[in-house]
Amino acid sequence: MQDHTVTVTDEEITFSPTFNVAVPFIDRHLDEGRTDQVAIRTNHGQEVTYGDLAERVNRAGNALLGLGISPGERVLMVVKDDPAFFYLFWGAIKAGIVPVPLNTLLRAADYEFIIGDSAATAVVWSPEYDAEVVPALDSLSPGPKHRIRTEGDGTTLDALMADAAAELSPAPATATDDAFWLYSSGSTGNPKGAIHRHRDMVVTSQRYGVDTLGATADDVFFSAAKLFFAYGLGNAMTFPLWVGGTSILFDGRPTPETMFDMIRRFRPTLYFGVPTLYAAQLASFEELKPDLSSIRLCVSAGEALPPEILHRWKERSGLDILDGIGSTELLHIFISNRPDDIKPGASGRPVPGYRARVVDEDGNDVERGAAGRLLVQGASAARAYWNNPEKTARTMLGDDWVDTGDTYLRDEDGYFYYQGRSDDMLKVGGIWTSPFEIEAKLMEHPLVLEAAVVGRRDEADLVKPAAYVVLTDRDAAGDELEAELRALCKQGLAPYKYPRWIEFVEELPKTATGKIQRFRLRA
Ligand code: 3UK
Repeated sequence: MQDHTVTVTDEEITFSPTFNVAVPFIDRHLDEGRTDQVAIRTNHGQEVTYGDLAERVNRAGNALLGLGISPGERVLMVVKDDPAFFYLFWGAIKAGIVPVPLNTLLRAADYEFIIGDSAATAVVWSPEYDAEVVPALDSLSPGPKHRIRTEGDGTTLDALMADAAAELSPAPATATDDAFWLYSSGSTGNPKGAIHRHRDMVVTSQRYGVDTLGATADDVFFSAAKLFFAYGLGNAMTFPLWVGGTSILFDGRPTPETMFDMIRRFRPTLYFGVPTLYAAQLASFEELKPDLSSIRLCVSAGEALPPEILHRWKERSGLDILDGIGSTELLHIFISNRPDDIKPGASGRPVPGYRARVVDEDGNDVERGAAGRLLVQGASAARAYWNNPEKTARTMLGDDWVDTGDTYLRDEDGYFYYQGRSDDMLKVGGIWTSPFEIEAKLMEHPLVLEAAVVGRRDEADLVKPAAYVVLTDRDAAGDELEAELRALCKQGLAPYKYPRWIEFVEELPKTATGKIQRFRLRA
């Protein structure tokens, strides 16, 4: 087998013994005649061809090597959605250096922790994030050896690349060598660095991007989720580069206005969002009258997609939303609906190449229809968490099996239904109850935009569901609506599940990636 190549069959993906993943994702396109084709377009009107991309990746890799950074060392990236993200990420991998993209919305204390935890040799950041990154760097002594802005003041990636050679041979890696890390922040505790290998992006791009979404070189990918998030990294970088398509990058804040505007200007064929954003886009649909005619399919992940959002979106836009569950540890989506098989309220069935089990506390498979912990196996699973043997042992179970920490139910037909994070589940009257099921019921009411349910203790010190509700029309709040919502839940759910308290709020607490922080509502 030729070096740096992949063979794909329905059963398995095999890699040449020498395999650096930058070659099939970046250099391959030059041999396949895509040199002058556009790989990236930005909201600032910038266009990068596959030829430009390959050259700039080489320059970025050489820039890092030129600083004396050695293979295996970490380069932290606090970089906005911009072509420079691609150059740095792939340049590092091609040079055998480990890029670690970080959430750009973190605070100085978080960066300080991660810089220390990763023992990074260099930090590269977009000047937009000076206010949080510079104090983090200053508070560490000795701190990382190299501080580099992508552009602007001081040492910059731009300037280093301009002085670097345009040719670079790929570091001689194998498919199971470490390639990059992603930090996962659970709802509690410090973030953990999930170590991903050269093979992992091939597996997600082929099994989800191609086999599930049907992505081809004709697709134009636009992701509201940013590149630093494993979801966005796949949507807007690895999938388009795997098939030779085009990625649209937006370096601002995703809002209904900015997303609809980008879609109108750049006419993507695939659009990737999170449930909260779809809900917000629906709330302003009438007012903004978006043109979505270029899109063939919308995708949702990050949180379960309430069926009501799916129905309302289809009604307004005529488009389907494909819900699927992914994680930082598995790198991308591993259980998904399929374009020709969408079950509202379900996450779908395992993506080709992945296996899933639902187990009880002792690790035994539960019966069909019963809830349990979701375990997943796939060849894109992270090898380990950096510097954290206890969490690794609890999560990475061996043979590429991962404990997702989610509670799921599998029905008779093999479809998987999300019940909540295992630590968000509430016991009501001794019975495990999914907050998500109650939230979905509340959202059936036309005035409900979003809902979050947590457990709260009543006068008798028993845990009962409490609901926080965001309305489409805030003036509708009141006793009357509260009674209607309670009636809706009593009618449609097991009797003990109706929310005993309903609070109308302006918004729900969410993470940077759009997940409701139920632990904050509990506090
Ligand atoms: C939850 C979902 C129900 C679930 C991600 C797509 O979200 C991603 O990764 P994270 O590491 O979080 C993982 C956790 O998020 N979740 C994600 N998607 C769904 N729950 N339905 C869904 N559709 O608790 C999971 O364990 O931030 C999503 C692709 C790559 C990703 N990393």
